[in-house]
Amino acid sequence: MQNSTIRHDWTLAEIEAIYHQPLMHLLYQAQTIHRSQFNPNEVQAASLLSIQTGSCPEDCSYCPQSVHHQTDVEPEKMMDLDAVIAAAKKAKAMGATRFCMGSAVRKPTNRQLDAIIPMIHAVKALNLETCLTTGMLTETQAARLKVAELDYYNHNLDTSPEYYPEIITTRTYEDRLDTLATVQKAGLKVCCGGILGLGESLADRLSFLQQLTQLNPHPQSVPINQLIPTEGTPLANQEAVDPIEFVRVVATARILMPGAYIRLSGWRKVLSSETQTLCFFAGANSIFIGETLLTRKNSLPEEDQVLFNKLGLQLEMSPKYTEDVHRSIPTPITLSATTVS
Ligand code: DTB
Ligand code: SF4
Repeated sequence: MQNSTIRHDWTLAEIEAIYHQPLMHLLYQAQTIHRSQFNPNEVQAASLLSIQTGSCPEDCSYCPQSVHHQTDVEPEKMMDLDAVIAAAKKAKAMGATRFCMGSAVRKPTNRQLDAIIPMIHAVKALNLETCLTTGMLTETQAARLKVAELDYYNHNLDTSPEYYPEIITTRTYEDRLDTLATVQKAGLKVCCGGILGLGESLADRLSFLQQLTQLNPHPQSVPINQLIPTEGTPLANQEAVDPIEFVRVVATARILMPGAYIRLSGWRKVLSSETQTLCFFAGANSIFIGETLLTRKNSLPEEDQVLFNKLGLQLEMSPKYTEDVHRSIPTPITLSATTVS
């Protein structure tokens, strides 16, 4: 097998060709690349905590925390440090190695960051990786987070640039890319993914994946969410994503971004055990564990345990430190229907 390198110049035609292969070819390719970079029997576990909930001025159509939608979410002010530490200890006891804190704002004030930074210190002191999501950042704020030794900043692109204005009107795709650039420039690792099931087309999904590959370095962490249709939001009645389409997106993401942790994120609980299994084979290697995500329910820990036992999968004990330099990436042999007898 030849070796290839990490690429940031994938064309849509190339991405389409990868996505549309017969599924067995696609899975084989994705798994081949996956095992060149990671232990295929290990899955990273992250845990989420909403440290400040609701009343967000942004109008993201999928989000229960937007002030523009009437949902069951009760706004809550910033959590106390002690409560955050207690949640992080619980997550660690369950096997999480990364603790992700979310605060529902368009952009944080410096006072909000003053409250968040001790949380980062405290979570790191438990020997957990830290991730924060709190909207747009200035360069100074990103630099402060770097000094605080935050590991990851989460900022999702959600969907394609073409479809984005259908989903959010209070900010632009450019705003997102600008914050991602600010975060990367500050030297923080990036967690950046999106949501399937917003009503987007296949072309949008592929264009979204292309956008992720254009980030340089690639995001080290890529959450792939399925929409959680929530009453009171404009997307309350969206249908679930076809499971095989979901698996194809995961496999394509793995092929395009060999070194990234790809996380089955929001609404994993609606994926059957079999679909999750295919996703793991396709290169997904991270999940959220614990009963709640930010405001919605997650898969039950005991169900996750049963599935992991059946599959012989284990939670990853310590993170692989991803850089934009990898072990050599095999270029999978091109399989055509006629070469396989
Ligand atoms: C991401 O891509 N998924 C997470 C995290 N980034 C912040 C959130 C998933 C669930 C959100 C729905 C909720 O629980 O309110
Ligand atoms: Fe929800 Fe975040 Fe959008 Fe605010 S910015 S509405 S918290 S997804």
